[in-house]
Amino acid sequence: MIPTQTLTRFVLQEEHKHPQSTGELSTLLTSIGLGVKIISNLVATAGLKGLHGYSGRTNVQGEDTYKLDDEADSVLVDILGASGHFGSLVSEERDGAIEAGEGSENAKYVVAFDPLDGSSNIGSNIPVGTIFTIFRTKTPGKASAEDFMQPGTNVVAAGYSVYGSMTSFVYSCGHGVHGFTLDPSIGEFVLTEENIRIPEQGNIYSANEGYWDIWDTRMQEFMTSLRSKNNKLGGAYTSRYVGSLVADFDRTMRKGGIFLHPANQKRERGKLRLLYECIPLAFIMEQAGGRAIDESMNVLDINPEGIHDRCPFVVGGKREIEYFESFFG
Ligand code: P6P
Repeated sequence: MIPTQTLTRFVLQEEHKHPQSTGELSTLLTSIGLGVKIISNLVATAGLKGLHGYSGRTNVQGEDTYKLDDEADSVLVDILGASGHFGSLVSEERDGAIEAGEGSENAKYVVAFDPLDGSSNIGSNIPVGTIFTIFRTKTPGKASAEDFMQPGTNVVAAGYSVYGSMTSFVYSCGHGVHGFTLDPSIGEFVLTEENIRIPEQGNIYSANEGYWDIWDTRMQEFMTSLRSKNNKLGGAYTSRYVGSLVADFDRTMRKGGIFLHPANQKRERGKLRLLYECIPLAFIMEQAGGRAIDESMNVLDINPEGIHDRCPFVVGGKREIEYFESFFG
């Protein structure tokens, strides 16, 4: 069967059709798609190549990095570098922004990414993924970390991949959320869902309840209510928590419900990173008809102050987010 629509053809058809389009965004998106295909293969064969385990390096977050974190980071930096269409890159694995080489002084876009989210789960064959955000540069000329200091309302495109039972690629350029599945027989991402929408209300909550004792009491009250058959959502929710953001987010968007990684007494600004985890997933979720807040304001309205800022993250269907806000109002 000849695939009706591949990522490359879809992006060119959807994003390159605008009169002022130069093709740079399309090239960036398809370059990220190529990087994801390569990372997918790395993840699938890591166990055979001895790529599981720690790299011996700690990242700017002070966390031990895995060999695959570094491999995935290098793939994206090399491929985006070769695209010639980015002004600067921010990676979870790198302390500072990576400036583009010669000839990219007038690039229109900057890209932030988490090259391999959830990598601590790799050895247990739990889904992991890549998350990215694309902004326009704020001013013409050589881009820098300053070009990332923009609210998520300025996002041009964002997306994520999940390396699981299949490799999926989900992205949006502000015209709906579209899902692709990697067909290994042809090495192409094939369009499998157009305009993905989150159910208005679901029945799944997703949070690490190991933090219960150090959560805000309002968070404890909300979670207690979610587990009660007498709550205002029509009954008790069930719990699902993978511990891999892309997997928990993807399930929440497709099945409905709410994912929460809020602040706690040890992490007042939460654990997840604003620029390359919360902003791209908040953009996707709003495009899918849901919402994403940091407990009090829309994630997309937050102005980053640093490229590795963290952010409390509560994301899901409108009904669940409104109910959450009734505890934090
Ligand atoms: P916790 C993985 O390390 C990660 O960054 C996300 O993928 C995941 O959602 C979160 O941390 C899990 O955090 O605190 O539940 O271990």
